[in-house]
Amino acid sequence: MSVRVFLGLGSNLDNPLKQLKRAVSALREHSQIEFIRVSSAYLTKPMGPEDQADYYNAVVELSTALSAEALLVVTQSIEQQQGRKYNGKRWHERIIDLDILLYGDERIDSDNLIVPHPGLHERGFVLFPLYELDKNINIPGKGSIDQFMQSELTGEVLRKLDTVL
Ligand code: PH2
Ligand code: MG
Ligand code: MG
Repeated sequence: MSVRVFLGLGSNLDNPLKQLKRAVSALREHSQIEFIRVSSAYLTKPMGPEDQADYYNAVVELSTALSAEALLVVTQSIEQQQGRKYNGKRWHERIIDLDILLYGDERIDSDNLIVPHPGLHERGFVLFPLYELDKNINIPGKGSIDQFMQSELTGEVLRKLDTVL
């Protein structure tokens, strides 16, 4: 059984567009992932500490038979391959971040994974690219994406880019 999944991608270090492209390629090439499509890239204002560079964000839609936990291992290994380091600070700058936003219509709350992603419905940098891919998304436990597009959002979108990821 394959599940439709949306992943959020973000970077604000070391040539962010290149980092997003690398992550997209790794997902395209993965044998257990059927890559469906990728949104535009968006230039966004940092949510969290303001003494960091603007972010580049995008959302990928895929289909996979991997469990959510197994997919998390894949996303973490892509982060590692691209040299991500943790400095212990919350919302710190990063080379690449891959977050599981939605995993079918499942709600997951385990020690290392919460789905839907807890911040998803209040972050412009996630909602805009997600909405671009599918305007009818239902966020399990929250409701339709439409209602959140109207509300006050953090991580404001500055610009939608023409770059193809
Ligand atoms: N990710 C964060 C913290 N702040 N801000 C923007 N604009 N985009 C992000 O992807 C982002 C952020 C932690 O995951
Ligand atoms: Mg993350
Ligand atoms: Mg994140």
